[in-house]
Amino acid sequence: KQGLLTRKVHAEADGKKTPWGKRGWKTFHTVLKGVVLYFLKDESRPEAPGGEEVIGVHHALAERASKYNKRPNVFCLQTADWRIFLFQAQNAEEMNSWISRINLV
Ligand code: I3P
Repeated sequence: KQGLLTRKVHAEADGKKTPWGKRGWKTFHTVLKGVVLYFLKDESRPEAPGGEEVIGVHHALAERASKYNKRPNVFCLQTADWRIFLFQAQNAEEMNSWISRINLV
């Protein structure tokens, strides 16, 4: 699966709150391949992931961020090492599709 996602890093590994200055939202062309989410700045090279980082989603949990009301269509991803990300999808259907695909990994 792939598409545009806007990402905010809410907590670092072990659940520590991400420091001020690193909590902003950034949009990436995002690809879920196997157990890995790739964040690409250049959509034209989806087979050569050159994003600034990847997130492993094995044993991760995705769910709608029902308490986050500042933006619509936001879901929360908690990784196995207790990092927490918020992702804004382009619409509700895309949000639900990402959630179910991530949770199937
Ligand atoms: C963050 C940025 C985020 C904001 C976050 C700020 O600043 O303004 O948009 O989250 O608030 O810390 P910076 O880019 O300097 O890291 P929201 O959009 O969710 O308000 P937060 O610290 O309350 O999460």
